[in-house]
Amino acid sequence: MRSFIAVLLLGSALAIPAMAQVAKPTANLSAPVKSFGRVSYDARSLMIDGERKIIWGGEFHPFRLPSPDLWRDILQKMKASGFNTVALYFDWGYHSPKQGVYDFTGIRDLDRLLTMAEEEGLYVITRAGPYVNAELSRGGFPGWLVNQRARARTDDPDYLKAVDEWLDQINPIIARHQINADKRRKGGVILHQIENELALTTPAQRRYMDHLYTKARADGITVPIFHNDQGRNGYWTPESSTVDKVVTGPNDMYAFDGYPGGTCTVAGQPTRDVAAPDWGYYGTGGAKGGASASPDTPGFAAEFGGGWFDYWGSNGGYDCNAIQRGKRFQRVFYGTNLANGIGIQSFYMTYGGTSWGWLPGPVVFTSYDYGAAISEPRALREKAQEMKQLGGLIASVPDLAGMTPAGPVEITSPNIQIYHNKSPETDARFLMVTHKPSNGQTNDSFTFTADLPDGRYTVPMRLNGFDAKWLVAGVTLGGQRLVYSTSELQSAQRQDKGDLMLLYGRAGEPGETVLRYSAAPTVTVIEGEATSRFDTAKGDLNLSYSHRGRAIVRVEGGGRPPLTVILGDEAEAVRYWRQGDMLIRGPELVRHATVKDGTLALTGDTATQSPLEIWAPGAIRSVTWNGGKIATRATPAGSLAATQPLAGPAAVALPALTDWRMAKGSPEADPAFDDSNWQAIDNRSSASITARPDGQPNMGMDAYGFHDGDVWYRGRFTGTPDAKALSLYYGAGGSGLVQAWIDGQFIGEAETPGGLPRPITTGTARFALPASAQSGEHILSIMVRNNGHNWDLDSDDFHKEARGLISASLEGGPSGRSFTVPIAWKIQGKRGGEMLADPVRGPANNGGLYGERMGWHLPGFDDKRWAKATVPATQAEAGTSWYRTSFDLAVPKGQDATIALSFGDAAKPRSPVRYRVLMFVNGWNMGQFIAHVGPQRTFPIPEGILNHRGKNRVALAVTSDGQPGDALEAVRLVTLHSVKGGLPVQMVTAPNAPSDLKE
Ligand code: IPT
Repeated sequence: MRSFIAVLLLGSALAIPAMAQVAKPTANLSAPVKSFGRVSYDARSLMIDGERKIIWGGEFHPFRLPSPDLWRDILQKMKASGFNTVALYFDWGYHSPKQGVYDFTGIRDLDRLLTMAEEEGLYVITRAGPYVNAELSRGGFPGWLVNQRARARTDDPDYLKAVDEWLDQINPIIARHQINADKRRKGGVILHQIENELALTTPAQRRYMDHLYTKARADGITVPIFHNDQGRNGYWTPESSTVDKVVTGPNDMYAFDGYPGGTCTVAGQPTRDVAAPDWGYYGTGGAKGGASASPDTPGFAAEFGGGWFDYWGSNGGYDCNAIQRGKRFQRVFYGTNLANGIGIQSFYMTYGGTSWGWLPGPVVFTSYDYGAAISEPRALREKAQEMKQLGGLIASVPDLAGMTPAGPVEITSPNIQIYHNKSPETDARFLMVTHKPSNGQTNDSFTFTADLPDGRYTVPMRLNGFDAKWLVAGVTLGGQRLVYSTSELQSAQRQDKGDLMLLYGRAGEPGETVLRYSAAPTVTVIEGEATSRFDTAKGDLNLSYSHRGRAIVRVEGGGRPPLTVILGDEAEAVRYWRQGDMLIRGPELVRHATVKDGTLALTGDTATQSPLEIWAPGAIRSVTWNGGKIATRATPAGSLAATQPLAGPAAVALPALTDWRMAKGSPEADPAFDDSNWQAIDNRSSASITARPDGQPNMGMDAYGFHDGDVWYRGRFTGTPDAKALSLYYGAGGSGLVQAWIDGQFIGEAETPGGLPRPITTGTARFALPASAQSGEHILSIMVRNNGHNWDLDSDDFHKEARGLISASLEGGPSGRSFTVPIAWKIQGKRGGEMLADPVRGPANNGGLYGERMGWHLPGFDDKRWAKATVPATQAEAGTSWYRTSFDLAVPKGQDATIALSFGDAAKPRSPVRYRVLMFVNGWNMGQFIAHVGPQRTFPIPEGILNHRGKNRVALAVTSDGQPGDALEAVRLVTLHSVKGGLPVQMVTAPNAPSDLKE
């Protein structure tokens, strides 16, 4: 001990004294409380039933997980990982294939989702568009809106009429699920967002915002309403705001989004070149950079980086994104936010999921994993464990809500800063210890000296590398008084008449926890090592220890109820799950802990054989795990330990994919193909922002009712001596494709580039024509793959950029100039166009490939007349070929797994060969693999789409240029996540056979 103090003294003698963060609060701390039913706020925090709350939220998109039973899995994982709130975007286009047509059933049943959130005790933030962005095609606008001339996101009456259709549907669903709808409700909607990142702030936008606000209120939404500002610009701050007005709106609260913290470099390595911004109490400047962009309302980050999306052609950035905005980043950045008074934070994404079918916007590929806390295959990443620790602190210390700056503390190292806040009500303290600047990565030993509620203390600390520590001091926890601790608190719970605390620190670092007593208590070290010292003058019990595995200390007497302190290193502490007044150690996940008639029923997952240890109130007489009885014994540590470990999952046996059958899928290229029922390209008007050359008809696919996926054109012309080449101008999104044939002969393909910084979404292609084109009658066949409509982030109608062909001309002649010959075009896209043939799978499932129009993608399609085929294939014809097979799965009952389809060499982001695949699993379009672009080659298929206990059918639409080797590589099933546990999942029912499709 003496040498430890000597080191500290030496440290302080050498170090230059530094100051803590000094606050420059411009928040209007005397702003009145505003109430909206059970929800209210002042400048310091949100309140539920008058109680201040930190809102600790995570973003989840139901449309990116088309298996409703698994929504609950995500919600339970979030709740167990310490989130108290889920933020939900809704995708207007997902529910509306055609103007006036809406669907809220099956995978679109938002009523069911919101009920689940309530049942799981989560608060909900609804973000219902109309525009959401979210890397969705059209930013969530429906396909049909692309045909509307009215400028979107303005008060144009046509646009408002369209918007009201959606709001008429969605607002009442949200209204029913508000926390205000029932005073006993434990979860439900607490905040509602009416527009997203509307950065154009003209009077037309203001009137639009007014309209959205009034409409939400008229539709029964009673909770506070906000807009999400694209960065902390001060756009759409509440009208009532007293100072720092930049652009005001009708909104009750101001919220913004932020994605600071650097990027993953090209090499896939996280960068730490940005410090956490002070976007609140500790900031400087005016409204734009200032301490509060909205002084009367509480700090609110409606989106804060919980990862980042990935691009076509990258080297695969999700693992890097998971680290970049992962463990440590969360502590440093989310902690800086919290210290700055941003008590409402939601992390985008917390579960990213899958942009299946034609959901993705041009900037992203199928996986929307996002490097989020919960991975696309639904596994908890390491960063989820850190979130559990931070969320556990927030749940254990209600005093953290509504804190204000408490003044500087003295620090012996210039490399360190400490944000020091206090609760005006209880004087409890939050000390956020981080580097100065916060992205510093030095290893530092230092002390800080502060006037804390229980006295002036000099506290020894360490901070090694990029990190932060969230300390609390002077806080009453149940029957105990925590003077301070250099360990972080993960949980404090009342159990019967005693208290239980879980504190943790970095492995090998010393820790010290000081508790206050009126007389010397009895201290028993039950497990591990810790020493104690009692200071009679102050009444301080000082526990000192090293964080290594775990130590358990029991403190009795001293004028307080008995206390059990669990002291762990991080690896130990992340094994604990806080469920109500219970603490459970061991399994991969504890979903629920409910007590009925003396039986504690636990549900959860194990990834391996796991111990189980429970701290629970004494009334528990028996324990079950996932319904099975567990024998336990009482331990000296006051816990119940299972006498046998919980079993882990059995291996999931996956069949090889064999018995393939194949059919050619581009009959449209054949001159003899019958296109008599196709629509003729005519001179119908266009709402597109894309100008087309004079004299060309409107060929854009949207005007003909085809908004997503592939579209075919057939054009007849009379040859001329100048017809040397065909020139096409087309719109195809990111990594889109055009393929062309003349008289059945393939003349080439072209692609739009994906990638950074933005994909190029339209292109021109020039294909040489054979000499035969110089006379006689000819037929052109063109296929365009639309990889998504643009976003409308800048409210410039960019989502109306044309898709499909924009113009076509022939080139040649003496000067090689291009010229227009009359070409009589016809167009065919998705079967039924806006009148969906398959409303269950919905607007994003299908485009207009021949096989899709015929229902070849459906499980019940009879392929027995197709030719047998071998996969990997060595040769493909130009155009699309369909491959089908079936396989049986027998995932053991009571096991949860995520099984994926994987193409080619899993170790490489790109194949050396060129081709692309649309993969249909049991009829569902679960994504697109582009072999030569990448990076994604493994595609998770959620259970419910995949039948884990029965037959499955896969149909692959493989599109190739027909060059040697440009053909389907090996296809296999792989397991990405496997646990014992999980939730029961029903298959999503959908049309089975072509005869089930609507005409
Ligand atoms: C912000 C959007 O609000 C959200 O919808 C999503 O697109 C997210 O970014 C990125 O994944 S846009 C902001 C970063 C300019």
